[in-house]
Amino acid sequence: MYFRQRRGWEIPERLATPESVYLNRREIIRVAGLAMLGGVAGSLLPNAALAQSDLTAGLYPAPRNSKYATGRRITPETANTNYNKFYEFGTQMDVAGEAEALRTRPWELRIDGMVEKELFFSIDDLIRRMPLEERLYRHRAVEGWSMAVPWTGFPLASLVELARPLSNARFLRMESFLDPAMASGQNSFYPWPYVEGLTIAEATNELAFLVTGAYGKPVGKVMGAPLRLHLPWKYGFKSIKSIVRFSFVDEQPVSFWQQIQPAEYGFWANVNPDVRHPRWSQAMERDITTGELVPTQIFNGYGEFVAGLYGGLDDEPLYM
Ligand SMILES: Nc1nc2c(c(=O)[nH]1)N[C@H]1C(S)=C(S)[C@@H](COP(=O)(O)O)O[C@H]1N2
Ligand SMILES: [Mo]
Repeated sequence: MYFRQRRGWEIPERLATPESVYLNRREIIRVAGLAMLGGVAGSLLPNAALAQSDLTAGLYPAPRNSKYATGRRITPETANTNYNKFYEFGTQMDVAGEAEALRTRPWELRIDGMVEKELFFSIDDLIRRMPLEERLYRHRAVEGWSMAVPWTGFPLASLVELARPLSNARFLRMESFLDPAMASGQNSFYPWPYVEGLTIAEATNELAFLVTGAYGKPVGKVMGAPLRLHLPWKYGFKSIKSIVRFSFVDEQPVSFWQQIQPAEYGFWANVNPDVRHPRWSQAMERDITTGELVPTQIFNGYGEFVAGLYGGLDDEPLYM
């Protein structure tokens, strides 16, 4: 299922939006941003910028990067899509039906804050620029469940490189869409939009992965289409879904969950089986498919890649 090579010529040009919509000022700015991205054929820019449908579906499946093995059975797609967290569409675990209301095209992205120049571009322009690969990652939620997922995407480090942050930027703040008319859950009292943050060192760690696909095709809506993060060494809530904005800042961003429950969901939030959540043990995790209980590993088993990021932070609540 995963061995097919990416075929660049398969990009379905027939899906391109006709050039019938004239460019307004906002779009001109966005296209100027795209020119800065470089490497994308100029004639494609207006089409992609205004696309109503996914122009990148032909890029999947992408070649697998075999460096990242899970040692776990891959969670079947149907099990995954029946067990998710996506509060924009409700607080229950089966939100796939509700999440179908998510419109993923057109999807505009913005990079701002402490950068050389703000950038505006469409999701398809970003995906076309990045070499996609598949990675198998373990995914461990603070609530004690886990799965193993074949994600497709590109390293967050590549986006940071594109963004050209200023040298005094210390954190990356990420924000999900805000559209209460589309997302029923955004009419609740939660502090929308969903926000997460990382240090620049975390964001540029090779494991930090921006997900555009899963199971060999564009990522499903309930999994956070069209662009979500996956940080396999941290609890699931750090892996923000349906991102629209990346901001480089010098102060630690306050995340969605920190605003709601600061004592339970710290900024660092690294997986550590020895530190209890205030309300339950973190020693074990339950595979969502088999129900099997397995011991949780420090940094979810990714310590060789990330342990070095947390030296000298002994006084921080690293493992909440
Ligand atoms: N925008 C947004 N991102 C989000 C969430 C959310 O409610 N909204 N939930 C988080 C939580 S708590 C978890 S455990 C993971 C779940 O990802 P999954 O549904 O792909 O397993 O998404 C995280 N990212
Ligand atoms: Mo979670």
